[in-house]
Amino acid sequence: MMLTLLVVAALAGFAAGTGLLSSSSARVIASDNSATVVSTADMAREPVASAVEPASTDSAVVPQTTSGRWGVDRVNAAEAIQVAGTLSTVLVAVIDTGIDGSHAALQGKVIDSIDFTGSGTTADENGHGTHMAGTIAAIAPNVTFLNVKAADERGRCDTDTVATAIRWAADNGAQVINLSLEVAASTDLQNAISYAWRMGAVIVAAAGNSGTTLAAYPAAYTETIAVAGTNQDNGLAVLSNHGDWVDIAAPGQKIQGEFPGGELGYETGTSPAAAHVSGVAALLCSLAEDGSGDGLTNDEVRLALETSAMPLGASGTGSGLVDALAAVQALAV
Ligand SMILES: [Ca+2]
Repeated sequence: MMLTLLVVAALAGFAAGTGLLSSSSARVIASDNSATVVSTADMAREPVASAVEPASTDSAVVPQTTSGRWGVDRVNAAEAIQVAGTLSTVLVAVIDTGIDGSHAALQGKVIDSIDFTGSGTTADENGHGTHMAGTIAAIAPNVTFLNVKAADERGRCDTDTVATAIRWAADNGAQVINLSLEVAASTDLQNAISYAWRMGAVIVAAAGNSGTTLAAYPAAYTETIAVAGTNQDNGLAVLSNHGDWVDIAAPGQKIQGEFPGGELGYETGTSPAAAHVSGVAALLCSLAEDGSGDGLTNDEVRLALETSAMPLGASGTGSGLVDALAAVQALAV
């Protein structure tokens, strides 16, 4: 089945279909420190979003942080790295629209690429996947990437392709698998998630942007860490799904990250929220030791993530806001 891009369109009160779980709401030119917003670029690139998202959302105030990335600051990434010391390389699979590995922030980090969409290219023709990789790398400088293209230029993806991509990622040594997407559930997809977990991967997925408590997949499978999105006030991000099936939360509103062509821009949704958790997971993977005796460390990483998170007032956000520093400290105990 072919599913369509799911966009955040809070002001319009409308969400459309499933697929990738964020919307580009504004872009800035990387070399421009004054952060000139050019909203028309995304309007052209993501027609579904442009149809329902008023241009006024593009002019939302961007929080002032030293890096421009309020989410990276919020999860205490820099403090975690300082405490962690030397970090070994961790391989992260980004199952998405592709990754532009030529972006200055990602150069040398994409070590293998594959296209499962039939597009004939592993290039990121949408921008979503590059943005996810950018956030992960901004949190975890120790990452390398598997560019696993499973969604097309419009962000559409289907269950069978995603299941195939998950198995490929696991077989190719992914220690973290980022799934900033939602597709229809299937036994095959569930089996692929279970397989990746048994292979030792930490599996992180967006909780979905329907603004409901209905379970989204693959996020809601047992072995997957389901991530809700938060805003700058630590409340629920616009249209973030939530519920007792959600495991953790992370910044997911007005998130700055990389886009193809050397650009930076913003995404909102549970997609960038998942990317934050994948970044923190990648830090932990370089530090974790197998305390449970199963020969793997994905169980220790997940436990540290979820037990160290900061509980939130917003209901249905699982253990709460991911905290890289607290998680690193939890691993060390
Ligand atoms: Ca273990």
